[in-house]
Amino acid sequence: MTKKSTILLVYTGGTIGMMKDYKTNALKAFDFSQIVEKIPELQQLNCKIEVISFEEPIDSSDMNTKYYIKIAEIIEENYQKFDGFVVLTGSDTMSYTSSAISFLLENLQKPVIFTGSQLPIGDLRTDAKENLITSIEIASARKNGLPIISEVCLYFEYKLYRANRTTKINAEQFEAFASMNYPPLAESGVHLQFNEHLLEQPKNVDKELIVRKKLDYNIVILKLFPGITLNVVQSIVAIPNLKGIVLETYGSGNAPTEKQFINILDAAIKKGIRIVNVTQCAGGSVILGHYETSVKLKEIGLVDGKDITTETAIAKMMYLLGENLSTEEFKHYFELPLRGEID
Ligand code: ASN
Repeated sequence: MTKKSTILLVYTGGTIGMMKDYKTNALKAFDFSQIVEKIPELQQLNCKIEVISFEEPIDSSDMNTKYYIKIAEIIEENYQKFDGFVVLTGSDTMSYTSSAISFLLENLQKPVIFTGSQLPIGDLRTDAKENLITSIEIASARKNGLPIISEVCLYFEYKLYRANRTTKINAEQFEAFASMNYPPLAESGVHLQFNEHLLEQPKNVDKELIVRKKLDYNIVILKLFPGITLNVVQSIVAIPNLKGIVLETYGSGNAPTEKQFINILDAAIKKGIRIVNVTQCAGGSVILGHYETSVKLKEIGLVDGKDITTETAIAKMMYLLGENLSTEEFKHYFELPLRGEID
């Protein structure tokens, strides 16, 4: 008989573990530590499940870098004891959180699967059970004695994605996430089908897990729109202690060519603010210099975000700023795929 996998469920909050407060009619978090008893189906899985729950579960709108580190530390402390990890968070900011965790965990050799649901687990039509059960199955899946997955993923509505490729696209449908620039790593139908050629291969197998805990969150997202004033752009770059800007440009990385606009960005970069160019399109990539409208951005030294999502650009920026890199090093590492987040 094969040895039972051991899986750690980390419950942080979100709709999956919420119940209706019948006085206010609003959804609020409940004690999740009893989950294994409450869902008898979990006992049919060939694995041993333990639960660690946030003392005060949160709606994912309250997620922040302090909680990112808490999740990473829970995984670090339990890394040797468990074969895989399933992290339950609210779906609203799950792409941000799971992306950040993918950078915090270096040399990861085990599966870390984020999931949640659109309806609470106690609801009759809930999507929570399928999401949870399949995530646990994925976290315990092995081939030739090794975990099939050794990266941070997000599972939702029959699809497993690389976490740092995802975006929440729907607040209503069960299919709440999309990964526009990278295909699903697995699909759950009659069989659980892994697309093995798309998986991150474990690197540095002889090295131990390193957990990066220094994140710099003095950053901002600046989304361009036709008519944005110089005053707005100037005010953003003048924010005290600002270290980085994720600049959401048009199409393949294009922005106004107005001289004063470029001068404001140029001065900010010279002051040491790191500016990353990401596209505000859901899919596709920045190609700096492809159009005349991005030539100047390239010249003044914007970092090329390539096909990164905004959520992941934020996570990667927090992580790399925390590493105290020079301007050149920051640009170099940002433009390099570190966890399969860009092509
Ligand atoms: N508001 C919830 C959260 O993100 C939404 C959900 O989990 N579906 O915590």
